[in-house]
Amino acid sequence: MKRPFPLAVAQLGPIHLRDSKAAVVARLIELLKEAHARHAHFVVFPELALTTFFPRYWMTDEAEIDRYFEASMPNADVQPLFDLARQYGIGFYLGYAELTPERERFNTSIIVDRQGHIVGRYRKVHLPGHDDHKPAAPFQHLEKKYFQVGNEGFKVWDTMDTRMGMCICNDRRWPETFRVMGLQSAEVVVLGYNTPSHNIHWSEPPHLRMFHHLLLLQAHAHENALWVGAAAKCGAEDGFHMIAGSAIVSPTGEVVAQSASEEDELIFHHCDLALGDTFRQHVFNFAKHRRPEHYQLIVDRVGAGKPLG
Ligand code: CDT
Repeated sequence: MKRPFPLAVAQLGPIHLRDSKAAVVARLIELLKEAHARHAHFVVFPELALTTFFPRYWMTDEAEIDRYFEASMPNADVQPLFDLARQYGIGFYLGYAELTPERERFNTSIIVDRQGHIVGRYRKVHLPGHDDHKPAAPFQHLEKKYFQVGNEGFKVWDTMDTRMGMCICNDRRWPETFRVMGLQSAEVVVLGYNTPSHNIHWSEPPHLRMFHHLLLLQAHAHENALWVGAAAKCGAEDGFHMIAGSAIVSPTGEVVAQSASEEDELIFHHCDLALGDTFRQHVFNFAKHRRPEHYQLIVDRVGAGKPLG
């Protein structure tokens, strides 16, 4: 029997330095209205969805850095989004920069249910980039400077008649991210991303950025028998270009919806949660087929080392 989960992914075009949070929230609300018109139950917004991708800038002034962070969630800027989503009965995923009362900084996302409650919080574990200033590079990728490594792991929540997990951007490149959630019987994993089109470390053909993004989402969706909803912030933010390619991927590993622009754009699919059941019962029946006694190295070693043979 089908288990419908009408899922929308709300891609954001560029957010420039001059754009206010209130203006961004107004854009999120427009996308939410479209999700409502399409009868979505859940909408996925991007990583760091309230500001430009500020880790591209070297900053040392604490007050300047704080401007990009949220000291509480929800807060006055995002309250209109929470209110309208609750009124529509739409749940959502939202990425933002979190400043804790102890002044810890995390790259964070939340899942809000259809009644407007924050049911889950995730703090990004795989932080890409560097923490030093690279003045010769065309732009910085300072996630290791501005954020601490997430300290709450990869959780899955029973919510909205499904089991839902989440991660953020670079996490989607790591099989461990999805397997840890697959082992909690996740049926849907949602994420947002900001992926620069240019590699500052070595010369890489730009088309590979999109290829790797989709390749990995498709592989992880299938090998864990779950749906994936992935929302880009994309296009040229003050001249710094990031890939689009927001996508909904089914447990078959197929892309069932993909954005066609580098602007604000809503994509939608009538997901059937039951589609993953076949894979969970057969080819990816973890209890039956996994052999963790042969996977010990995965937790014992961080970096690649000598062969065991
Ligand atoms: N935001 C984020 O995590 N971006 C990284 C860029 C790394 S460069 C391949 C990403 O994995 O998309």
